[in-house]
Amino acid sequence: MTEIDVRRGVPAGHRVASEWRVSHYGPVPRRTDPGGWDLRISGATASGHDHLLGLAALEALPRVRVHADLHCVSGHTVLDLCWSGVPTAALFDLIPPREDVRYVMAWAQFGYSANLTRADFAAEGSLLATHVADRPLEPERGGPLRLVVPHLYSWKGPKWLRQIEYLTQDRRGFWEERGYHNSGDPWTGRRYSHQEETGEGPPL
Ligand SMILES: Nc1nc2c(c(=O)[nH]1)N[C@H]1C(S)=C(S)[C@@H](COP(=O)(O)O)O[C@H]1N2
Ligand SMILES: [Mo]
Repeated sequence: MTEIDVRRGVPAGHRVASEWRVSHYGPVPRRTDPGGWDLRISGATASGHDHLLGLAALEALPRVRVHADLHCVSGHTVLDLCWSGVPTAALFDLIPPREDVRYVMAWAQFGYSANLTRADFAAEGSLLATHVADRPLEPERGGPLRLVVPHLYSWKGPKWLRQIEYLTQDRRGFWEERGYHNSGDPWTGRRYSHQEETGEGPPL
């Protein structure tokens, strides 16, 4: 399996968490029947239609193990997590976006969402994670599937991922609509939408 290390340390103003607490908004979906679960790839696909991937189809894709830190916008960083799963670039290979796709919306069960640029989504280190520390993700960690984009704030990685929507124009996701910076970059020190420059996000 490909192994990559994208750890970059602690962003300015962050404290290192002594333990990895569970945090998210809303309820944890019940453990899913693997047969009834799928990931929908929708929007501006090259084929012009939606694709559904079951867990077995996902398991057949190339895999990667990613060593990364997790940065929460509330100011804590969890060091040294080891995720494994499918590199997002492999999803693009399997189900290509149209050439004019510039963004994706990652949707979770229950409507949580996060928008990403195409480049951030497909960056080295970004993955559709099924495991952490070589164990299947527990439901409260986002199992069976969680998007992880380690170079951005962790809100950009929905737990309980169910849909990837290919977009030609940017739209704000759940937190991006509620006052958080559209880019979600922990390395700039900018957290809020009022700190966006013109053009960094769609109008609020
Ligand atoms: N579906 C969903 N995914 C989510 C969230 C959420 O509220 N709903 N919160 C995000 C935020 S803000 C953080 S910091 C991480 C927390 O993940 P952890 O509980 O594994 O530390 O999950 C992210 N993914
Ligand atoms: Mo967070």
